[in-house]
Amino acid sequence: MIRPILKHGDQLLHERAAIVGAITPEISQLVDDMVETMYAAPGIGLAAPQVGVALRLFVVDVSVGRDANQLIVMINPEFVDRDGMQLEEEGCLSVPGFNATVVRPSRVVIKGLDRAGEPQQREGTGLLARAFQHEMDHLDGTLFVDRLRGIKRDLIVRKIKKMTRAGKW
Ligand code: GNR
Ligand code: NI
Repeated sequence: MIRPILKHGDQLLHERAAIVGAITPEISQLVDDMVETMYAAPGIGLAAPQVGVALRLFVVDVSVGRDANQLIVMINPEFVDRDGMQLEEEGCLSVPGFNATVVRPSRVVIKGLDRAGEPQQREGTGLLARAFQHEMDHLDGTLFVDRLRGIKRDLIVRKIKKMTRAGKW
């Protein structure tokens, strides 16, 4: 089932998510729904808080479903390593219509559990590294706009507030 995606301003997106205690049938259903919602959007990643569930899990597929091998489900993820630097355009399904250049490490290693509850470790470079970090940020209540400096961030936030007032957000 496709779940609605929350947008910037919804309090749940701005809060730290909790550890997943056990992979219950509800969590398995959530994972299935997140994958379906990500592909339908379409997006290269989706974190549980974006569908209104304040838990530490995300899905990523930089092929957006073109290559089944590229789907990654990460439960209770943690950074193992981060290095380098990349400057690229970034967007977010919870901040539709906006994008901005965000500085990120160019390589990350993340460990966590897969959808079966087995430990896994994944390395990402380039876009995959960016997606991992973007989703990790969601689990801590951080959106890409929060990583922008002063005026650029203020401009986006002001436009969102204006659209919210107009009932267009
Ligand atoms: O679909 C998405 N594209 C994207 C592009 C550059 C950097 C990060 C992303 S993640 C985003 C989907 C999303 O909002 N995930 O939380
Ligand atoms: Ni996002």
